[in-house]
Amino acid sequence: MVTAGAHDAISAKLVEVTGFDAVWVSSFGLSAAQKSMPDANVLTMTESLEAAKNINAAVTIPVIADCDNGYGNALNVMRTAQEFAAAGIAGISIEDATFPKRCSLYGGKHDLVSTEEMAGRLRAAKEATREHPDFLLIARTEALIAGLGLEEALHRADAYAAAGADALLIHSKSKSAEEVLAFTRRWKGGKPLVVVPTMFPNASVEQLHAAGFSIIIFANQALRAAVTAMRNQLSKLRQEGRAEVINGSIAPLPEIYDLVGVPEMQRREESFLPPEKTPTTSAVILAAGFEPELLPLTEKAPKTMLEIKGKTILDRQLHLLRSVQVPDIAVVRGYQSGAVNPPSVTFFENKNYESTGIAASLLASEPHWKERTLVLYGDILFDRAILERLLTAPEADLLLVMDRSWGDRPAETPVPPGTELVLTEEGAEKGVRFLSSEKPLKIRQIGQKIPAAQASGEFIGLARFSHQGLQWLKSAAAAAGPKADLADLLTGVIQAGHPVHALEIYKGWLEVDTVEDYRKAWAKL
Ligand code: SPV
Ligand code: MG
Repeated sequence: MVTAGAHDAISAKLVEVTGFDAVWVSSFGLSAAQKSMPDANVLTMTESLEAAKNINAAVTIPVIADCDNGYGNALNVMRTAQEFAAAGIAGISIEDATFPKRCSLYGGKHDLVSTEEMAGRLRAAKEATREHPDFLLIARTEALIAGLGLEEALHRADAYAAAGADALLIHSKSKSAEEVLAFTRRWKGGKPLVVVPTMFPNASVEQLHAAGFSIIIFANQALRAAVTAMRNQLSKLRQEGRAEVINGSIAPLPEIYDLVGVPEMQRREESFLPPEKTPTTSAVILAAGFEPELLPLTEKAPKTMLEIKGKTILDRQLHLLRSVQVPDIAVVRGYQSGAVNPPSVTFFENKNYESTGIAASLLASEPHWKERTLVLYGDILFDRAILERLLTAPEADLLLVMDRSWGDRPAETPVPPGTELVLTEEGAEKGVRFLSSEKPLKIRQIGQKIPAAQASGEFIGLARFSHQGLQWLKSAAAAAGPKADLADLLTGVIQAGHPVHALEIYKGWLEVDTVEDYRKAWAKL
């Protein structure tokens, strides 16, 4: 069995995917990676257990945890063994160092507990894990590390095997494998042997296996590889100040996604989450037309680019749409299209804006139509609440926002050109209701032919169309001719027997059709 040390869950995952048989949860690695501290019993048992659990959850191969000296005497060892076994860890290693220990590889003094005391730790560990007969207990002797010699190592290994250890780890920091190989030649204990070839790195797996080692632990190479890679790439990144310089030398993002199980997460989302209920919604802003009424303001740019208090009408619309989570926005350009260039927007062109109506602009945006499409005239300003109501209003294939404050106008006021009046099935109900209806009202007629005094309200230039609704509009467009405006198409749809609805509002919007409107907009915003 060949294992490699891990210091966290992702390094353990890499140990698994590169083909090792088991993960070694290294105390050296955990102390360094999780706390940036020396490997000297500074991590508590529970901290090590927590790390081992995270690692165990991330891999399917067995996990062997380095439990140092078991964090105390035999009684501490009991709890350690019991907790690790209960957590589903495949095995632990307990060494005969005193508590607190220091890493075997550091220079200086290495104190060991007596053989008898260590045997007691092992018997205690076995007793504590009686209910986990497959739990692997590795007894590690530091006799060679402490300079006590081969005979002492053999004597201790024999005693630990007799105390119930399932395997013996013979640790050495000799520069050559000879020290541990000499042990194997003398070992008659019958139990499997474990080795950590850190200080004698030229010893191969084949050689160590052939000499009688059953488990070979490459304990800290993953940590050291990570440190080298992180140091190199970070210093390059710091120097150059641009991520691109290291992009080719670091794991591509999809590799990380795969390692942490994003594909599995997506499968689970599909299996267990309710399907997305809110339909996908896009928005189309119709801003192709040229209106001479606003000259000279519109000499160089269309109306939608008029600035009101430092922000164009278009920017205000984009901001509002994004604030209600409709980021998928298209703008249909025509007149002075070069002047309409906001970022993160899809553009469509109505090059024949001079000879066509608004219907042609809408049709030009067809590739942008979604399950639901909001359609906005490029010259209107409105409250966010209106947009929110439109988005949450009950299903309707063609839903126009209608302002019923129209009915408040003195009867003799002339109807501004281009006003699209709406007559609902309920009629004008002038002055009857003060609260807008939540329920969309069915529209009987739309357009300038409605006598002003009979109109239920005015279409404000904001609508919500379903895919079906847009198909009806498209069919109506074929019959309506190139100059059709939206009211013409909607009239065609109504005549074809399909429903068109109005969502009532009361004020909260304004339109910029004239220089006078423009002045009012400044005053109101
Ligand atoms: C570890 O990986 O924590 C070990 C092996 O105990 S060594 O660091 O070589 O002592
Ligand atoms: Mg260790």
